[in-house]
Amino acid sequence: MAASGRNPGHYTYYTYTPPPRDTAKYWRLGFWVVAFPVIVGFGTVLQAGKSVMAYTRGVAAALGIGKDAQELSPPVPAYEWDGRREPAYVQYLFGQAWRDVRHTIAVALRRQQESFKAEGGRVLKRHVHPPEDDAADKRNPVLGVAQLVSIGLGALVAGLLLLVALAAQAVVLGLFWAGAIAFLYALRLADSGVLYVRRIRRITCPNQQCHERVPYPSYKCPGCDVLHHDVRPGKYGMIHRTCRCGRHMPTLLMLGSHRMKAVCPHCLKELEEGAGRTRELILPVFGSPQAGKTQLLAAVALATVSLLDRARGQAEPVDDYSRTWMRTVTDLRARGGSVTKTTKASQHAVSLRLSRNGSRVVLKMFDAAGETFQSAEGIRDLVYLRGGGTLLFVLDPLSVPALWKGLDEDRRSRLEPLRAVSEPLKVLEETVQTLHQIDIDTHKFRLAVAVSKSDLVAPELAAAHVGDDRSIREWLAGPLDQGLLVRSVEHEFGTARFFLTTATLADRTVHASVETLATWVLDGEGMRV
Ligand SMILES: Nc1nc2c(ncn2[C@@H]2O[C@H](COP(=O)(O)OP(=O)(O)OP(=O)(O)O)[C@@H](O)[C@H]2O)c(=O)[nH]1
Ligand SMILES: [Mg+2]
Ligand SMILES: [Zn+2]
Ligand SMILES: [Zn+2]
Repeated sequence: MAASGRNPGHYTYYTYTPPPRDTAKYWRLGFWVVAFPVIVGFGTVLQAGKSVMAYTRGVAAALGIGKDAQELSPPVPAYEWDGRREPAYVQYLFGQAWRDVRHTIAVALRRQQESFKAEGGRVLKRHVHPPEDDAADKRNPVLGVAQLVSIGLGALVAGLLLLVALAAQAVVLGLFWAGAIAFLYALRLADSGVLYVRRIRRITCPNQQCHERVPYPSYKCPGCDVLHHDVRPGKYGMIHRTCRCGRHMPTLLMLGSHRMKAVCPHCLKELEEGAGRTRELILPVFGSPQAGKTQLLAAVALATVSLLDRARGQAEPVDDYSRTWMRTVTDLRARGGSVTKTTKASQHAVSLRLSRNGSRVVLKMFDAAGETFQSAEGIRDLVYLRGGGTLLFVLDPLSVPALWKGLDEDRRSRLEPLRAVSEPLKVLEETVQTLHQIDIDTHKFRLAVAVSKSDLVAPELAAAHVGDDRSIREWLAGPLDQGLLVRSVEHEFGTARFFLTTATLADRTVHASVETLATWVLDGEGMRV
């Protein structure tokens, strides 16, 4: 209430007018109090929706869908088997699926973050600090704060939703994965079951310097010839795998893997055609040099072919080596020749696939030079002996001193070049002892003792009435003074049988004695002819 200073005594009165009451302000306050949570509520839902959408677009992009796809390409397979990785694509569930999940999350989160920043920036610009020269200032701090709160809450809600979604994704994937593992083992079990029922145990590598017994072949890709170490169901595929060249390969014998080129995982050389599909009959031979081993094996092979022929079965060589060998032997017979001395080098097996009445077996014959059996080291190197089977001991009667001494001068000089070098007992002892040393139970072998060259000692055999197993044992233990040998055979081997054999290749048919031996050998693996 101020008086005018210019005119004292004269008072001018002003009436007091209180400032007008700003009721609108309270209305506004009231409005915001009610509107704020509503805006925040709607905003949160909206932002959460946007967040989820941004995430979904991220997922799509990560999976290669949409115009800005960021698909993760599968890792390139190893160039070749490196002792750990196969040259094949890893099956989706065993690698790519998990990488995809991680990649999807990363891309989607990035998208969500970007959208979060963009939204926040937009609100700040509009309501909190607009650019200086903004003509239309639509600033509304309350609205701005409400929107920022909704963005924050929206992200939180979206985050929770996504956590649930992720957990669900992981569970589904995990279930698939567990299912795949179960399927994998079921497949392997079924395959092993089939092999077990067919009594297929191991594959004896026929290649020189190897002869290792392997449980399953490695295979070469039919497309690019690259080696796959283990094609069985696993991380590279359940029923087939994809080679780095793109070619599909079956994973199991029962799915047709035997049609691919089988390779020995040990020496990486080729195995016989259809390896691992048929039971094996391993027939290793031993005896002193010149005893008649190679010639007897040739005769056994020819006898086997004719026995199966007569029984309406089949006998066929299963690899190039065996095919060539059979041709040579057949030629020898046609020309009436005899085999050459076996070299000391490790020999390739001769394999014949025999089939008759639905029963099948691969006969694998392993020859070695007689010198091999004169030392423990030589015998130890014959890896195929570790597998059991039927052993063929070739005993040259001419090398038995008692018999040799009884021959007249004339026969001795005639037979001298054909006579085996060392005494049979020595070879038998050396072989049995070495097998024991390397912890091989000789009882798991069947033993066939072939008293070879029976045509050359026919007079002696006739005089002593020698023919069957029992009479051969008696003849050897009695007049031939080989009691130790006979007893050793009976003591060391579960099943043993003695045969007289004439393995001359001059005749058009194999001698009946060799057919008797072959029949007994084949019977050991259930191949009745
Ligand atoms: N008459 C006759 N000669 C045989 C018989 N078996 C083998 N021979 C001969 O005996 C000699 C030796 O035969 P091989 O089969 O080469 O003897 P091996 O035991 O393989 O000898 P190495 O390879 O040195 O270990 C050859 O001249 C054969 O022709 C047979 O049953 N009758
Ligand atoms: Mg030989
Ligand atoms: Zn390939
Ligand atoms: Zn091998």
